[in-house]
Order: sequence, then C-alpha cells, then structure tokens
Amino acid sequence: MTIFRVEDMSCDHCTRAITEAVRRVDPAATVQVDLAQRQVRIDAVAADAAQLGAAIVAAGYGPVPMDAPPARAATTRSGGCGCGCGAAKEPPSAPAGGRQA
Ligand SMILES: [Cu+2]
Repeated sequence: MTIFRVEDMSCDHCTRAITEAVRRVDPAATVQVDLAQRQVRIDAVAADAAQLGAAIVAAGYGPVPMDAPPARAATTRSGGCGCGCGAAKEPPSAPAGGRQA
C-alpha cells in the first residue's frame, strides 16, 4: 500500500486524472482516492512508489508520500484544484447561511 497526500486535488476530475495517471504506469493497480482526506491510496502491482509519485506529478499534481517527510514539497497553487476546473475556489469567508438583502 502506497499512500500519497495530494493537497491540490479536490474534485472528480482530479480523481479521474490521478487514477488514469497511476493506471498508465501500473494498469493492474488498485487506486482509492479520498478527496476529503486529500489522500491517494494505491495498491501497486507493477510500479514502485517513486514511479507512482512521478506519474501523479506528470498529471499536474504535487503528491507527498505519507511515509516520508515532504522533501519534494507539493507546489502550492494559489487556488483551485490541480485539474484546473477550479472546484476549490470558494471564498474563505463565505457566510454559512445568513443572507443580507
Ligand atoms: Cu479537479
């Protein structure tokens, strides 16, 4: 089991992009993407952690191996998710319900 933390994934697009990227280097791998935890869990068959990480990087994300310190730190984007759909671009101080006329 290889686990990456991928801060810049936030939607189904990212899930698909990362899953496809992993399958490209390891077609038989089991890929679980947990958007809430920002984690990608991979049961690899053919690829090692470095290859899996490189594949995710190639897809445009910044994976950080969970069993290692963030030496190759994720690129900090100004907002939105790695696939560019902007799913995470919510204003930080959005009111939680109160609407003013
Ligand atoms: Cu996305």
